[in-house]
Amino acid sequence: MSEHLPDESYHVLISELQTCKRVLLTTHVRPDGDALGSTGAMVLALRQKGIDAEVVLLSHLPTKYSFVYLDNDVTFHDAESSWPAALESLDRFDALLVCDTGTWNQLPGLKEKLSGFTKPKLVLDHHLTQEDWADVKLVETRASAAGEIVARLLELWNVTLTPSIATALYLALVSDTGWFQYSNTRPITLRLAARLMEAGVDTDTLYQALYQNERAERIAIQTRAMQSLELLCDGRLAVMRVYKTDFEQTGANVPDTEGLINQPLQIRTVQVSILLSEPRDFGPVRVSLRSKGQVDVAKFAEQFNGGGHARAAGLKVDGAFEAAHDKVVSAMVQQMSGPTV
Ligand SMILES: [Mn+2]
Repeated sequence: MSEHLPDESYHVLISELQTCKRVLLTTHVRPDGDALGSTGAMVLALRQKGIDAEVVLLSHLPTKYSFVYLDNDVTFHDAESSWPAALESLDRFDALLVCDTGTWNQLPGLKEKLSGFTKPKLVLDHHLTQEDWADVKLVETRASAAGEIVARLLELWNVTLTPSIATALYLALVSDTGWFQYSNTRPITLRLAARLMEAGVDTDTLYQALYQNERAERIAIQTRAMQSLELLCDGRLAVMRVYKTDFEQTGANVPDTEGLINQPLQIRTVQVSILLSEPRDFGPVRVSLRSKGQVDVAKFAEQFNGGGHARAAGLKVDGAFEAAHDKVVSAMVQQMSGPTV
């Protein structure tokens, strides 16, 4: 069985990029290591090919992963608070390349800004949930990370794996595989990791930067969330809550809750973990879902207009926290009590 899409699918995207002088890249809101690693590696690869690239980020650049942009002088624009003046006109760009998502709801505000943009819209992604608006889509749902797809693209485009590109791609892989622990880790993922190490990734420094580099505030809010843990459905469903007051009293920020959703999966009986977060300022209640495989949480999330992967998904619910909690948790309890589980 082939481990990648046919080379032709890659060459379609390569041909599009090759005709460009300057590309605008973006990725999903609240970018993770895969989002920043895959876009960072693409910017460096385009640079190697003599193509300029700029990134528009829909959230602030997270400190933890900022090195991948800052160490490589990646030109990026922060659009979290307001649309950057430098992007008022998009005429200088010959294409838009979206990495690590294929849906507008992960790109809030962007659709409107692109209403007059007539150049090709390109998507490189590994998520199951997709839409139909891109001119070229390179979507491999088997890929552990968008970075895995980028790595294959660079291989077929004869891009030299510099230590910087290798590090960006390694960041992408380890972020989405939990340092090669999750079920999306394939033999090809590990072979790629080996090639990246040979190309000069300092894995020890990267590990410390990612996993031994937390703010105390993060541990404080994670402790509170863990104390809210409830087990339902005979211990098969874990539910945690993070309240606005938890943020206020611990001094933690939203990114400090990243990874927390996985903690209840340590419990033997738990099949599904749900984390509900009350917005710090305003907006919908955010719900993260993880599964050990018995329940397809992407399918579950779709009934609330969310999406993601079978084992990792998310959704948003407008309205008050308790109402949102009851709506989502009772739907999951009902599904997990049904005959199909
Ligand atoms: Mn990803």
